[in-house]
Amino acid sequence: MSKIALITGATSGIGKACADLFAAQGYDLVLLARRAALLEVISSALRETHHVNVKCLEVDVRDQEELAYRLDTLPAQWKKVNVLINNAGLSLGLDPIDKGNIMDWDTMIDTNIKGLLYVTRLVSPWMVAEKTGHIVNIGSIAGQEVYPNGNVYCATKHAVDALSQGMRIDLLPHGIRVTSVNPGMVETEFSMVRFKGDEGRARKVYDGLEPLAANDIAEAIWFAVSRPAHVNINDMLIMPTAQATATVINRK
Ligand code: NDP
Ligand code: 8X3
Repeated sequence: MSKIALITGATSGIGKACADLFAAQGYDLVLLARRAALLEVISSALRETHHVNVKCLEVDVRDQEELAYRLDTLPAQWKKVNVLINNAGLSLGLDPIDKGNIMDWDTMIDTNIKGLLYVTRLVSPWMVAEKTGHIVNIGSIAGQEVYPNGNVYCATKHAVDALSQGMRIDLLPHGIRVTSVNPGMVETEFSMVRFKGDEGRARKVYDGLEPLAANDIAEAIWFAVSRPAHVNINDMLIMPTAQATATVINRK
């Protein structure tokens, strides 16, 4: 029987790259995101290319009730999740604290912290019952440092770091591995989302340097997941070679 990976935020960037890579490794997939049409296109391509089973869950991780319904009603064989990749997340805006948009703050907190918790609360008992599993939380360099105007996004990723540590402690008796993967700049839809479709501003983020690609992160995740069962990679901090810290960047 194939192993199963449940990936949140699978329609773009790091989540989509993980879906590709895990399918290539023979995993069946539960793919979760809000954009239904995109989920269908991605899952059809994966089924065709890799001959794996893929279940799509069009759901917003902020919607605790809908999430619970969709996950609880999965057929029993789909609940044998071996790997949960808590990846869905976003940044909105880059403003000083006194000028921040409160709706954007709520969206980041609700998605990056509460959404990750809701999914984990639903899936981790399945892993506990099986006495095995691996949870990979996508944090960020923003969860290790705070940079100007990063305030709330950085706070959400610091929370993810704390939650990874907490999960590792609480799930230790059940043999469940927990890995925190913390990337620097990765070129995905992330900056377009942060700057609300302002292409000029989004492109400028990656001006004069080679950022990470989503697949670089997927490969690191695969490395952690594919270690022998007695090995847990606690944390990974992965940066473009041209980026030393959140703000120290070597642009040509
Ligand atoms: P993308 O914007 O390319 O992908 C984000 C994914 O999250 C999309 O599939 C989106 O799908 C999904 N998503 C967003 N909100 C929700 C929601 N409420 N419910 C369900 N799914 C949601 O960004 P990345 O791939 O770059 O980001 C993935 C993760 O990596 C995030 O947690 C981000 O914070 C983190 N990260 C990114 C870095 C970067 O530089 N790009 C660096 C460090 C960390 P849909 O819109 O279909 O719902
Ligand atoms: C995304 C990386 O530096 O934009 O988490 O916060 S950064």
